[in-house]
Formats: sequence, C-alpha cells, structure tokens
Amino acid sequence: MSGLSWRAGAAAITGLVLAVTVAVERAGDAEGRAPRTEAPAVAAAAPRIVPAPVSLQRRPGPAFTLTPQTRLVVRDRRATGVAELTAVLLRRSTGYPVPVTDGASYGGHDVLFALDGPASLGDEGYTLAVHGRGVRLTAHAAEGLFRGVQTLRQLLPGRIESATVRPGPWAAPAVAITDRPRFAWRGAMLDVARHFYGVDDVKRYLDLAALYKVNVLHLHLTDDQGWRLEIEKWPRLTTVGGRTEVGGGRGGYYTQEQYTEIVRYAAARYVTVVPEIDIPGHTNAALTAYPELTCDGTAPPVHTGIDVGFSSLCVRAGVTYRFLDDVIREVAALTPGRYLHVGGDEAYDTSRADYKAFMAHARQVVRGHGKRLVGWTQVATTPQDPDSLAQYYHAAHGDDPRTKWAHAAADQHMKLIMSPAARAYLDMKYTAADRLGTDWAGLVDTRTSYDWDPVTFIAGLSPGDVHGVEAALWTETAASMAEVEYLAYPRLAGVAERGWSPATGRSWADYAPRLAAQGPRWTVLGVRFHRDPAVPWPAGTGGETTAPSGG
Ligand code: NGO
Repeated sequence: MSGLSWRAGAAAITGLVLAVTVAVERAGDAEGRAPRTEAPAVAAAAPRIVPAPVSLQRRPGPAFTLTPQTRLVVRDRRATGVAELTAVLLRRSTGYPVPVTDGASYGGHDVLFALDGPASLGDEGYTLAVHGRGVRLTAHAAEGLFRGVQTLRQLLPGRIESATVRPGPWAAPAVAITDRPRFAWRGAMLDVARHFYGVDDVKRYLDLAALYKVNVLHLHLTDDQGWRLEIEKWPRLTTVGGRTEVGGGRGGYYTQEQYTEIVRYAAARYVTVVPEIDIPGHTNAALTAYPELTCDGTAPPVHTGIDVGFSSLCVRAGVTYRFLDDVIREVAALTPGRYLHVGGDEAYDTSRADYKAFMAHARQVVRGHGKRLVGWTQVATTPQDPDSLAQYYHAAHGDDPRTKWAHAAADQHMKLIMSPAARAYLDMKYTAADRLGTDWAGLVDTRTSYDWDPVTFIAGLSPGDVHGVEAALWTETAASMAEVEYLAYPRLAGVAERGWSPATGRSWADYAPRLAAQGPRWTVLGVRFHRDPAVPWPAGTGGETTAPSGG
C-alpha cells in the first residue's frame, strides 16, 4: 500500500475512534453500586495500545470520562505512590484537582487502584476494567499498577500528556484488559559516554520508555570518549576522564548524588537502573586519567573519534585489580538493582589469555560485591555463573556461525538479553539517506526493528534461554536529545512490544496502526520522532521526515 492510501485509511480509523455517542449508564459502578452520572460512549474501534496487552475486550456501554470530580482511590498504602504519580500527570493536562483519597467506594468518574489481584498476575501484571461506572485497576503488586497506568494513559486522548491545561473531553473507551509481560527484562540502553546527557535528559528518556512498559534503564557510563560516574577513590576518572566526548565537546559526568537521583527516580517508576562499566576494553578515558592502568605507564591521547577496540586496561598490573575492586564496590553500593554490567565487548587490544583471566576476576569482584554480572556477548566465551546474563548484540541471526556466542551462553545456563544490532540498535540509520546513525549492522527501518522474535532470532535457542530484550542507543552520532529521540522513536516502542507482548498474534499489519496512534501523543510530548512513511500516522501528527539538528 502506498504511503498516501495508508494515511487515508488511518484518518478514517481516527474518525471512528473519535465518534462519540451518548448512552445512559444504568448498571451502577464497577462493583455494582448505584450509578452516579451519565457518560458518553466511544464508538467501537479497537483501542490502540503499545505494547499490545495479552487480552483486550471492548465492552458494551458508556465510556469512562475524567471530570473535575475525578478522584484516584487507593485502598492500600502500597498503591499511593503510583496513584500520586498518576495524579500529577492527569492534573497537568486536565486542570482538575484529581485528589488521591483512601476509601472503600468509588464512583463513575473515579479510578480505583486495587492491590487485591491474584498472585498469578505476577509483580507486573494487572487487570483494567474501564467503563462509565469507573475504572478499576487491579494488580498483585504496586509495580503492576504502574504498568496498568501506562495502558490507561493510552486509552485517554494523547492530549492527556500535555504539560499545560487542555480542553476535554477526557474519555476512555469501555474495555476489559488482562495483561502481564512475556519477558522479565525489557530494557532501554542509553550511551551517555559518547555524548553526555544530564540528569533531566535521562529522566525524560526514562519517562518516555516507561510509557511502553520498559523496566530496565541500562546506562553505558564509561567508554573511550568519557567516564561519566564519579568514583570517590579515583576522582580523576571524572575530573579528567569525564571532560570530553565524541567530536571534542565538553562532556560531563554524574556526581554520586546525581546518579543516586536517577536511580531513585527510576525506582519510583519501577524501572531498575543497570550501570555499565565497560572493561577491559573501551577504557581510553580511564587510561588518560590514570596512566598507571596502562602497561607502559604512559597516558594515551584523549579519544574523540568513533572507532572501537584499541584500548585496554593492563590486565597483568596489580593496580588494575585494586581499580576494579574500588570501582565495582562503589557502583554496587550506589545501585540497588541486582545487576551490574561489565561490558567485556570488543577487547581487541587484550590477548585472549588476558581476557579470560580478567573476566574470571571481574566475575569474582562483581559477585563479591553482591551483584550478578551482565556482559556483552563476548563474556559468554569465558566461564560465568548461571545467574549471569549475556547481552547479544551482533547483526548475525538464524544459524549464522557468529551466533555461537549466544549458544555458549545458553550452554553454561546463562540467560540472554536480546539486542541484535540489526533490529534493536537504535543507532542504525533508518534509511541510507539519514544523516544520523551508523549502518554497520545494515539499515533498520521501523518495520525491520519490529519484525523479529527474541527467541527464534537465533536458531536453536529455547524460550528459557532468553531473559528479555533491550533497545540500545549508542550516541556516537547523536549530540542532542532531539537527535536521540529521532533515533529512538518509533523504534524503541516496537522493541518494547517485543519484550512485553505475547509472541502469537503479532504482525506489522496489526502493529502499524497501534504505533500510528502514538504519533499524536509524541507530538504533545514534544518528541521529534522519525515520521517513517510506512506507518499510517493520523493527520495532524508531528514527527520529522529528516533528522532534526540541534536541541
Ligand atoms: C557495538 C560496540 C559499541 C558501539 C556500537 C555502535 C557494542 C556492544 N560495542 O556494540 O561500542 O558504540 O556497536 O553501534
């Protein structure tokens, strides 16, 4: 179908969704209590949610509408944090007071946050009953409520994301949803080493990803071009090693306090921060700060280019192990999550024997500081613990011999995080004409980054080998948040769906209109997303046909 006819079709669908009819609600509230108001019903058209829920049924009857009387009702203190975050979001755009109240009853314009869901929902599952008698969001854990709120946001008009008051109506169609994730790990990686992004930028990146139920924020904190996390015992890592970036800009770093603020912000959104300290390669910035970490004791020149694989900690020097222990101890102490990423990729300047010896040591140090190790695929070529994770990133798939490292991981009972570059690397160009991005793994348009399955991508893996997926954004070419967001969206949403939604029933034809519905929402949020012509964006949606420049 041509781009034009896609668009016309989309406009028709949008019209359908917006067609509002009025019906009278007589049945009482979601728990059978007396009706309070009349509510409009939204004409039947499947609500367009990303990631697709496990089950979504349209219900007959009137829609739910937010009004000045809407309250967020909690019956369990564990739900208060999620309700408060939701209230902040709803107040900003509706201008309504949206109080969070304790209470047993709720009415037709209220949202109940209940934690009496069955254990079978797991920590992240939820059920969502939406109709003119109120919204009942039910989970077994507060985390599930938070995931459910992301679905509720998408049932409401995109304007609900506005930072300023907008006119209503604020209707959500009557639906019954039951949902839980396919994979435990649904990550977004941001490389803050090649170009540095400050705390507020990271929060925004996290907030946008959390809307698609991402639950891991992997921060690539160190690389040849910059060291971005303060280490108290080795202060020059940041005061010297944090001072530059690709292209020679100012760089920057997070103080421990700032990093802690990111971790805290993420935790409130049920997102776990996984810090990456990339070793033994990708360490030029550290070597410029502490020349004793090189084998000849000479500081290398600062690196502001984008080539990889030329730097290494001196694996045979005792000081390297003191360094490793100090760094991992401090990072582990700052990080409540159970995982710590040690990179381990492309250590081409480290001999095979040295690499093995170093990784054996890193494994002990990470474990000694109470964490589980994550590394890029190469770590699986060294002995690791069964609870360690290998992050697969190569372009190769099917039964390509280069996939053997993934099998090496599975053979030692490690699980895999799937970030195949030809699908989940957000730094690949969408098209050959793109100014931003690289193409070493090929061109990755929106459809390509969606059309794959994390288990079958590599032949011979079984579902139990895969712990999850991660969309990785390397920032060699992205020097501003506008550029970051252009590369990330729409692709990040598709990878997130691959991580959350059941494998069966997924197709581009089903996904494209649901993705298109995100366009108006991103426009309200100010996301400079790539307006991929294969997606039937509704009329009036923003987006960029070519990469935006500057901030
Ligand atoms: C590779 C490399 C990174 C690059 C990235 C660019 C891994 C794990 N190591 O992925 O240093 O930034 O490609 O796409």
